Amino acid sequence: EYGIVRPKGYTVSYHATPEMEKHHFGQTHPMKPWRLTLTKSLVTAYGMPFAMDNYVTREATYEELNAFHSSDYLDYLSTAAPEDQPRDIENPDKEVKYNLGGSDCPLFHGLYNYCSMSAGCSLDAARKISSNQSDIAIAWGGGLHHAKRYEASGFCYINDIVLAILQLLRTFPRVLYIDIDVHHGDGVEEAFFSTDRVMTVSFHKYHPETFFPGTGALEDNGPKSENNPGAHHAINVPLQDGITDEQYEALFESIIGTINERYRPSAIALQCGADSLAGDRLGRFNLRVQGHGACVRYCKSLGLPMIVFGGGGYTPRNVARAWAYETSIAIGADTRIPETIPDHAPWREHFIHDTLFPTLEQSMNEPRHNRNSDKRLREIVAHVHEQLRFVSH
Ligand code: ZL4
Ligand code: CA
Ligand code: ZN
Repeated sequence: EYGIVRPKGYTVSYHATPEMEKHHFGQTHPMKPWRLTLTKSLVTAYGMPFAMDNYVTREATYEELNAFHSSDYLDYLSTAAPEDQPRDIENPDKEVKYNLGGSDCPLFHGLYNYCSMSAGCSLDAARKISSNQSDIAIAWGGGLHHAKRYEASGFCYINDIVLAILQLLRTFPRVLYIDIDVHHGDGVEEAFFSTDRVMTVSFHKYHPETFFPGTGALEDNGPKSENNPGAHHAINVPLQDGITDEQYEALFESIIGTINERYRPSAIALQCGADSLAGDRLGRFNLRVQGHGACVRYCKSLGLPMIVFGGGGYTPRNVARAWAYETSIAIGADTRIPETIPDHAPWREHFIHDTLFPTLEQSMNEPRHNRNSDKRLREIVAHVHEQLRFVSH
């Protein structure tokens, strides 16, 4: 309908399951798995499935999850029921095991299935990349970067990204992990802290006292000992409220471009958390859908096999816009899809403004004050370039 055809010379796969989207963290919890349904409906309304290999994903097995997570944690995660939720009033002293059951990581009905579907989606994507059957694999149901080996954290229970990267490491010597979620990708950084086979780069809002998780300072670049292969292989780009598309794109291209030259990754794992968009319920940046998508376009231009994951994103209509636009970038149809959201899109009424690219004014009542000076951003780039002098492959 919009002339969307399969890209010539490469394959894009889309990994999802409608089952995942039916789960609820709770009435007022910011994480809404339903945003995946909204994304898929927009992707479909634009006719994009014709240009991709579409896979209905499965649940990851216990053994697959066990490749990163401890058995103790998985056993509790698979058996804990919503009734095990500590209740503040009735049970003030009840301990929260593995950080499960608090307000960030509630125990909800079907939790274990939800987690294993998210991991299954990312693992399927990784296998398509490893086996060279896809050049870009899309896993919007993954991207849960805070989960630890033995602990849930920040809405994340199973670290599907770590599992997918472990799969990539079976075939690729070096993987570059890039994280544009507004939060620090602490779980992935920690998992690959002591190896030079994965370089992690996170762009995030950094304000330790007030913004989760409080880690990811500019100076945190992995182990301090030069004898540890992981030294200099963690890159952190701490940012403040209100960063704009222009600043973010320049920063992103300078940093990722230099990393690509120095580190020479053989594959890319890109976490596309959409909470870095303007008007996000939890985020604080002024990025538009175009600026967020420019990061995906730049990574694609490097010509490496790539998995793109979802992640955060708490204003569902904007999450759907960004991930649909980024799907169109993956298949090379971004210049062909109309900016106006198709009339026949289901849930059309959710897109208050009928454009794929709302202005800052349409995204929020008042755009945030930009607290990132160009001088500070230049210092950040200089520091990162300095780190990369120690890296060569
Ligand atoms: C909520 O309204 O900063 C959870 C979480 C539940 C429903 C009603 C309960 C009200 C905002 C957040 C009490 C909520 C108190 N409900 C939450 C230190 C905190 C302790 C928990 O995008 N309170 C913790 C986690 C972050 C904290 C961000 C981002 C994930 C990702 C990848 C994770 N946790 C303070 C907050 C609400 C809630 C409203 C909330 N939680 C906002 N920020 C956090 O990087 C997917
Ligand atoms: Ca990030
Ligand atoms: Zn986030």
